[in-house]
Order: sequence, then C-alpha cells, then structure tokens
Amino acid sequence: LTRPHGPAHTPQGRTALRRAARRVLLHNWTGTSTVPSHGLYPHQWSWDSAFVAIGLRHLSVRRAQRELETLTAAQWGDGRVPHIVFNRAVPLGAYFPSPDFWRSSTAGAAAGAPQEVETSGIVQPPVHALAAWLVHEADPAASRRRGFLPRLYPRLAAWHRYLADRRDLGGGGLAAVLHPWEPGMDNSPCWDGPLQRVEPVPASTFRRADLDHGAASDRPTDLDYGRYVRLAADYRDRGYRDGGPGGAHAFAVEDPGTNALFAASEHALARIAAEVGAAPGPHVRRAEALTDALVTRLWDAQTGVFRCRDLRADALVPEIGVGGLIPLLVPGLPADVVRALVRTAAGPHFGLGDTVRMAPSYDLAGHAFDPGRYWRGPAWFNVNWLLERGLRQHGYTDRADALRDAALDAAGGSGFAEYVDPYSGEARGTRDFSWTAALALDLLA
Ligand code: 9WN
Repeated sequence: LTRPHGPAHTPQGRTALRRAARRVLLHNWTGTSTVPSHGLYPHQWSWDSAFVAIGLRHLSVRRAQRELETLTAAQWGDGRVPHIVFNRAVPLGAYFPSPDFWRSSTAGAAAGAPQEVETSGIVQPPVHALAAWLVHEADPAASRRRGFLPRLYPRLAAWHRYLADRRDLGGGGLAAVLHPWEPGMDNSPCWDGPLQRVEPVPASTFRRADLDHGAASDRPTDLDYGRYVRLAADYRDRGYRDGGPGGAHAFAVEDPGTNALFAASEHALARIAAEVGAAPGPHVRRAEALTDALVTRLWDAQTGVFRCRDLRADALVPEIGVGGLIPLLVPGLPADVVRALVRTAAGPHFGLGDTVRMAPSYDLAGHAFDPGRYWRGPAWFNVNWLLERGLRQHGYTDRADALRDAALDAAGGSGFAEYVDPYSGEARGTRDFSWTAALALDLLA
C-alpha cells in the first residue's frame, strides 16, 4: 500500500491540482456541455454530466447549471433522460454506437424522443437531482435569480417518475436496468451471468471506435460488445418500450448502485421541491420506500454487501461489485447495514485503507478480478467520490478523509485518468477525463 505523500498533502500541491483540474474542465467544455473526453467520448453523457456539474459549480455556477439544462433538454416525453446526447458536429465514425444506430428521433418517437436532437435510448444512474441540489447550494442567490430549480424540478420529477413507473419490472419497488451500459459499469463481472442469455451479434458487423483511443486490454472485449449491440438493437426495434407487448427483456437486473443513487437523488428532489414551493412529502416517501426495497431485495447480510438481482432468474448474482457499497450514500440506511458496509469496504473484498487506498470496482478476491480492465477491478473516481460522501455522512470522518486524500493523489498522479490500477495507482483508460477532474475540484473545496 502506497503511503500518502501526493499532492493532497501540501498547500502548493493542492493549488497546482486545482489549477490542473480547472484546465481539464475548460478544455472539455463545448459551449453548452462537457465531453467526458474529446477522443474516446466526444458527446454528452448523462451521469458524467451530473458529476461534472458537481465540480463545475466551484468554477462557474452558470456553467454547472447549463450542463444540467443541456442534458435535460434532451429528455424524452416518457421522462427518460438518455445516456448520450449526440453532438451533431462530431463525425459519425468518432464513437460507436452512433446516432444512426440508435435512431432515437424515429425509433423512439412513440416514447416521445425529441426531434431536434439525436440521443441514445437507454439511461444511466439518476445522479442529476443530487447534482442539481449541490449546484443550487453553491450559490443559492444566483440559482434563484435564474430560476434554475423551478425550471429543472419538473424535468427531474418526470425522470424519477419514469424510473419508478416504467422500470419497476420486478414489481418490488426498484428500478431495473436493461443494458450493462445503464448502471454505468459496462463490463462488471456482475453482468456476466445475466448476459449469458444474450446471443452476441458477430464482431464483423460493427466497428469499435473505442479501440482507436483506448488499449484493448483496458476495454471490454468484442464478445461483450456483441452482446451490448444485440441488446440495444432489440430495445430499439421494440420502439424503446419498457413493458407491454414484447416487453420481455433478455437482460433485466436490479442494480444496488443505480437504486442507491435513485434514493439519494429522491431525497435531494424533496429539498428541491421545498425550495420551489412544491410538496416534498411524496419524494421523501419514495426515497424511504426505495431504501426499504434495497434492503429487502438486495441486501446480503451474510457477506455484508448489496448484490444485483437478476430478474430473469429472480436470484441474486453471486459476484461482488462495488455497486454493492454505493448504498452507503443513502441517508436513512439502517445503522446495522451501514456498519456492515463499512466493515466490508475495509475487508478482503475491497481492501479499502488496507491493501488499497481507493475502492476497486470489483472484488479483489473474485475469480474475474483484473486490475487493468475497465469495470473488472480498476478504481474509478466517481464511485470513490460517492463512497467518500457516504462515509462522511455516516460519521466515518477519518476514513472519508483518507479516501479523499487518496483520490486526490491518484487524480493528480495519473493526469486525471479515467480509472487507475487499485494497487499501483497507475493510470488506465483515457487521460484528462472530465469527472476525475470535476470530482477532484469538489474534494479540494
Ligand atoms: C458507454 C462516458 C461513459 C461512462 C460510463 C463508462 C463508459 C461508455 C463506453 O463511458 O461507457 O456508455 O463507450 O464505454 O463505462 O460509466 O458514463 O464516460
């Protein structure tokens, strides 16, 4: 375990880090929103924008507001906030799958896809209400002057309604994900089992633009992509319908990370409602119901971690992914569950503060652990920011401080890498990655 000695530990180091993080965010700003990275991800991504706004608020509250406004302007009539909003100035071949694959404005017309902009048809975790509240809090006067929350509130409320009404496919009060891209942890070993039912399309039928920018050993495999493409194409060909006729999805999973973010954001939405003069009660009640459902449906008391539920098999997935720790972020989680999660984070599966300084994305002792490959082991900054916030919220201040310093050291030391090897801190994936810079700025504040 590397001992702390990085930029987080001196005032000069912190100043330099702040400056470098700002440079990344300025560079990745397109005028209306922020790209995760110009090469690998040249469009706007949903949960990235929420994390970016949380950092941008320290740089420009106006830009942070704009980031969320641009994203939610591409919301569909049924309430879904798409996982990608495409920039039409970017050539089609720069990212796969491109707008001509998703065909949102035609294939998604019945679901109310916008006509003025092309988007994907799937979603990502709902971090937006939490982000909107944090952006508001950064400068409440400026927020009120621009009517930021009154404009955003109906959009956020419709987004949460979509998740609650259309995505509760298991009937137990949680939102299901229908594609491994939806929980944002694309190739986590948690999806390996449920994905076995999905017939991959041949790799010869698509061209992976990601390999122009990223090392193949850091990225998902062609077999993974074959299954991602099959699932997305099938969803599109059903008009992006979630239920109703033909609504049986080959992949449907209840993910603890997504649902924990839903619960935390629902609490934030209650505060937003109160601020804009709407009733907070329904949001508080939904947040509490989500918290109960998380514990009832996904808590594994024996291991002390939340698991994914494969809805097709109606069984918990045996793999232990870092999404299972994210409920630490939820206010009102039962105290015994909080204590068990904190123990698990520091135990052999995640080694936090023991064998590693940042939580890995997957079980250190798991059979599929790979310290370099994407969501199969590397440590990610958004996830560790969420855990830092969860630890702090539940009073684990020393652990939160240590994690904050570790994340700052790794962000600075890796050139704001997309993810890092959890043991060595070595940079993986792309560099100058937006949420790494944004969340470093937030941790420095
Ligand atoms: C697919 C943009 C996104 C993140 C995801 C991350 C990765 C996309 C990809 O990049 O996914 O959505 O092309 O691999 O897994 O969490 O939002 O940064």
